[in-house]
Amino acid sequence: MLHRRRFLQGSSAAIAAAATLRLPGPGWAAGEAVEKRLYVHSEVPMNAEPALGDLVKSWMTPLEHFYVRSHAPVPEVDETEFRLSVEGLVHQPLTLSMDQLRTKYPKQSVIATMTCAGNRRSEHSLVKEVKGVAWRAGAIGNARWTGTPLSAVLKQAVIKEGAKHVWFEGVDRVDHNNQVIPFGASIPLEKALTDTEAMPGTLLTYEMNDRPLPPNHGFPLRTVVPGYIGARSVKWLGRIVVSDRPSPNHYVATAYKLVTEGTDAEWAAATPLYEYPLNSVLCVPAAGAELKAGKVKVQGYTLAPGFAGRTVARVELSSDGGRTWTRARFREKPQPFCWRLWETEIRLPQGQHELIVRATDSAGTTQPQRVDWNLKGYMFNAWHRTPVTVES
Ligand SMILES: Nc1nc2c(c(=O)[nH]1)N[C@H]1C(S)=C(S)[C@@H](COP(=O)(O)O)O[C@H]1N2
Ligand SMILES: [Mo]
Repeated sequence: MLHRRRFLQGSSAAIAAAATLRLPGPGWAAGEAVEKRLYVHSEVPMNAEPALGDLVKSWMTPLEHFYVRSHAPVPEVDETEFRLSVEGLVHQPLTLSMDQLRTKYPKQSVIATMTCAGNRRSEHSLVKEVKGVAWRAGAIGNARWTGTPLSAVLKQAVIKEGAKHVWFEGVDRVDHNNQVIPFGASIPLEKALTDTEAMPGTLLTYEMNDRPLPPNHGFPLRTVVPGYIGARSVKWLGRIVVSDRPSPNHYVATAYKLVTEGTDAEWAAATPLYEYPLNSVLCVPAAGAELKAGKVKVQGYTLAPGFAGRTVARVELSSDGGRTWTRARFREKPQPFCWRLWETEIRLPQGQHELIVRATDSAGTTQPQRVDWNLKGYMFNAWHRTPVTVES
């Protein structure tokens, strides 16, 4: 407990000293820039997340507070020369310019939450050390994504019999084990082709929050796969391959799996992660906050697991170690594959407290008190705990 408290206090201090990043980009007016106010884990490649208090200011996350997770420097792409290739098990391979993507296919928008499988990894490290970016709970954001439905492009390419997976490959260059590889992902063909109200489909996205996709978020084109971990939403997308198997890319074949030892056999046997898990996080007050006794306003976010039709049924708070719980109110109605913000007030007497939050989804599943440790620290969704001090 003491260890946890010290750790969390340290992290809130660091967020207060957050750096300001600039995001000029092609497609933006000359001199225009968006300032990103994030806590920076690393500048190149950029890995940065917002302070939790900023994150719950609005249901739609502005670019300013949208986390960035990259494995390599932002590739420089000339939009006019850029081409997306569609190949593999298709009768009609395609090479598409941004202009063709914008004008020859339907333009569609979806609001969806993006979250990193490594969100909350730093809490995993409290159990046992985990390597990787030490994400707090800010590797999540909700945005409006606009682009070309993947299903429309695949339809034009005419899928061949035996196709089961769709691979995505970025044009970025990641240093991995003394090799340079692109970041890659793949999704089951069924997910790639579904597109209904309850299950918005995968988008080849060129706009984020009604502005051209900024360089850090994948300019000029990225996939957005509602319901799946962020790693399946490939930025700087250059190639789509239709195949009978999942992508052999490192980020599908090895990373983004739940293992404990990391032996070759274990990696090979584990299945790739796709849907993100049920989660909830308390964002206000900040960890380590010093509060006045009496009514305290509490706010946070919750996310239903990324399966079609699943919603969050309730969010509950405890200030007595989980013996008694009170329900929080949702700030808006549920929407498929979108987070929900919640709030409540609780009365706290003078002293040291630990606020605990947990969510239960529409299938009756509640977040676990503890989660099993895994080597890469993915999918952390144990009860979220926030230590605070109440003065007289
Ligand atoms: N090409 C490429 N795509 C990528 C990545 C990357 O490093 N390279 N990171 C992935 C991961 S792990 C996440 S969580 C999301 C983050 O998207 P964002 O930076 O727009 O928030 O992008 C994904 N797509
Ligand atoms: Mo991620």
